[in-house]
Amino acid sequence: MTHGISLHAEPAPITLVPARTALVIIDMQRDFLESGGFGEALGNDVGLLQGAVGPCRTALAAARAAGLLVIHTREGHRPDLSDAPPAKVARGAPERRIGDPGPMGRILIRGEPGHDIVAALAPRPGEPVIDKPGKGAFHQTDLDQMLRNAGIDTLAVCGVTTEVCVHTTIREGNDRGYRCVALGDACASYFPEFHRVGLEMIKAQGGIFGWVSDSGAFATAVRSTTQAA
Ligand code: C5J
Repeated sequence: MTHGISLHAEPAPITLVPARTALVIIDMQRDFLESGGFGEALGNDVGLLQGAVGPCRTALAAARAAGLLVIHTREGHRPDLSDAPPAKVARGAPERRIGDPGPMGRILIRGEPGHDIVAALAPRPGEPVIDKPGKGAFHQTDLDQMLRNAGIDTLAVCGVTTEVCVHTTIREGNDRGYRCVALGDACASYFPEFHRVGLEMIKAQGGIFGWVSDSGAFATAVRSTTQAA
């Protein structure tokens, strides 16, 4: 039997069925969170993303304990850049673009140290890692197939950055029929104002493309399922 649990969220609480809910952690990679990677190459203060690590850990620990499907994503490209649109590669300072060498290896390239997920959120064996060339986790990946095969209808989404890859993934998921809940404190942006407004946008108009909750509420809700069992 599948039990629904109420998750405190805005604009209204949402009922989650654990067996149909996945936690999707977006791009918590060294390239975005640490010095010398892609985020810094674009002129950003990477320290601004650190605040999302603890809340992501809270959500991750609760999801693992409750047996939810946990999916990690990484943005990055093949070493030969064959999957990197020239219009994307051409952005940023000319000497530090995608594929150029940096202190954490080639910037935003699969297999390089900078492409790894930060140690605090390292995937466990068996947890799918989706390598995505774009901002959205559904674009040119097998994520949709994986979710459908697992019977998932609801995504709790966290990671970085709020207004870019988290937003794009939630919009893509919403259009594919998934109920998407952003865990606001477990997301972060290089632009605090974009983070704030990005969350507002999701839940405006009665939840135009999703819900907004937080890591603590998510952990409490999914833990209640393990306590009830
Ligand atoms: C960006 C991302 N901001 N993961 N990627 O380029 O949000």
